[in-house]
Amino acid sequence: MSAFRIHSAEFLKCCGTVEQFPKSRLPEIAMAGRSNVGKSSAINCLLNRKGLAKVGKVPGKTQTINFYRVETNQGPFELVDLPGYGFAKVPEQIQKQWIPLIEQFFETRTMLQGVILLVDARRVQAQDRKMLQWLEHLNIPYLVVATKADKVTRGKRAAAIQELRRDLGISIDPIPLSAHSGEGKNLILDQIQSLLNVKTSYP
Ligand SMILES: Nc1nc2c(ncn2[C@@H]2O[C@H](COP(=O)(O)OP(=O)(O)O)[C@@H](O)[C@H]2O)c(=O)[nH]1
Ligand SMILES: [Mg+2]
Repeated sequence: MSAFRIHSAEFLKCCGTVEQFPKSRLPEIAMAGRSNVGKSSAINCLLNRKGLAKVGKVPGKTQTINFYRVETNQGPFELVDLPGYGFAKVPEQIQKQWIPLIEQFFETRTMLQGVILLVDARRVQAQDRKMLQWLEHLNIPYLVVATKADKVTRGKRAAAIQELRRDLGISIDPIPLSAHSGEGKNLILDQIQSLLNVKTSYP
């Protein structure tokens, strides 16, 4: 059992521009990853809330950042759902909004304690490596989570994790998560707790 316990969670705000961002009052953890990688499912799984983040939603007319407020046994924090990247069906105009919006997020969130980078347990793509390099360049603490772990059979699990690690060029094993079975959930919550406790002053 994880010592870090989620009490409740609520949707705070959906923001399409930097002006709409809420004030940076609480420590924040952001979730990044490709569209369809399982970000919304991971949020619902980690927060024990089935319908809090909309699953399988095709990106709309605008790219938005969703803020959630989470109460825990160790105080409140904000979990932030960043817009997914690499969605082929999104018009170029909207894809172009992605970089400036994320850039502004990283530039202005003084309470950001870390980013959870979600990658598909079965494959890493060039854009995932770019995102990781961006986080490293900005010196933002991060954690890599391998989603849809249930799609990799048990026997192939260790090899898949090693391959992700090699493809991403990271020294720590990504944590496998199945939002469907809950596998990996407590490990990730422990890591979130650590990120929150380090008290990073960023940027
Ligand atoms: N098998 C499996 N499917 C998943 C998992 N997490 C998400 N999915 C599916 O992947 C699709 C995209 O999920 P979603 O959470 O909306 O991804 P997002 O675009 O990154 O927010 C949906 O059809 C989910 O049901 C998982 O852990 N296992
Ligand atoms: Mg989503």
